[in-house]
Amino acid sequence: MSKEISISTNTSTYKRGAFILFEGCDRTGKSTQANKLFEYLQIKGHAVKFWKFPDRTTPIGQTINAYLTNNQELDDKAIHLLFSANRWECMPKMKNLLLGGTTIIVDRYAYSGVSYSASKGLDLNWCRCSDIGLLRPDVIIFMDLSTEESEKRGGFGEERYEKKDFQEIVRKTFALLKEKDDDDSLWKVLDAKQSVERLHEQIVEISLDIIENCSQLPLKEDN
Ligand code: Z5A
Ligand code: MG
Repeated sequence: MSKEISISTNTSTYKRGAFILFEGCDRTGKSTQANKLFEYLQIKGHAVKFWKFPDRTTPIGQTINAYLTNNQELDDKAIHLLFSANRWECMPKMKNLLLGGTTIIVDRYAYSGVSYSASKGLDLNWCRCSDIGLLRPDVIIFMDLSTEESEKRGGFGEERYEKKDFQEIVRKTFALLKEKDDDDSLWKVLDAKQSVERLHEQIVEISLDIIENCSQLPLKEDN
């Protein structure tokens, strides 16, 4: 479900930025593709900013980092709420950028938040509550990859959630979130096993289309 936020301008020439989100399980190539898209749009002269969640630079983000790197233990519900608070602290800035015409490319967001926490056994609806009212993306580019494939990629296994059995559950929980979404056309599921270049071509096409089509539409909030 989503609610529209009115934009305080009536000019027909007004164009807002697009909120382009990358989601998926570990090592599916989200950051690789988000960075490539960012560079592409910058070179083409678009106003664009890159965001990554968790944002480990803020005080909340530093606690999240300590948790993910196994240097701090926290109750499952407490860490869930910190991930959510980490998004809330960025909302005013993200909203201003979008309304000011800048496209934002976001690497993980509330869908990761709900999927990872619910996969630990927390109630899915409880997990969604703390993210109600956050800005809704204009598109979710979901990088889909089997756990067997993601395991083969560099770095898998260094952080708390990077375990094969857990990742299988997370993948299923993401699929459930897509299924439950009132507007599942928001989700563009890509086969992340393809080459970096082939994926980039598809992502550019999706993104240019979204940038064009959402420019006159109001921003939306999740509810
Ligand atoms: N988390 C949470 O619990 N709650 C929340 O609310 C949020 C997050 C927001 C940290 O995330 C953890 O936080 C994460 C979810 C949880 N769980 N874990 N663990 P993170 O985003 O900081 O994690 P990361 O370190 O960036 O890893 P990643 O996101 O899982 O990886 P990725 O961005 O999807 O993949 P990549 O870095 O682009 O690529 C991985 C490797 O694959 C690299 O060697 C690439 O060169 C290679 N690669 C990329 N694309 C390809 C293709 N197409 N073919 C072959 N190889 C490729
Ligand atoms: Mg990443």
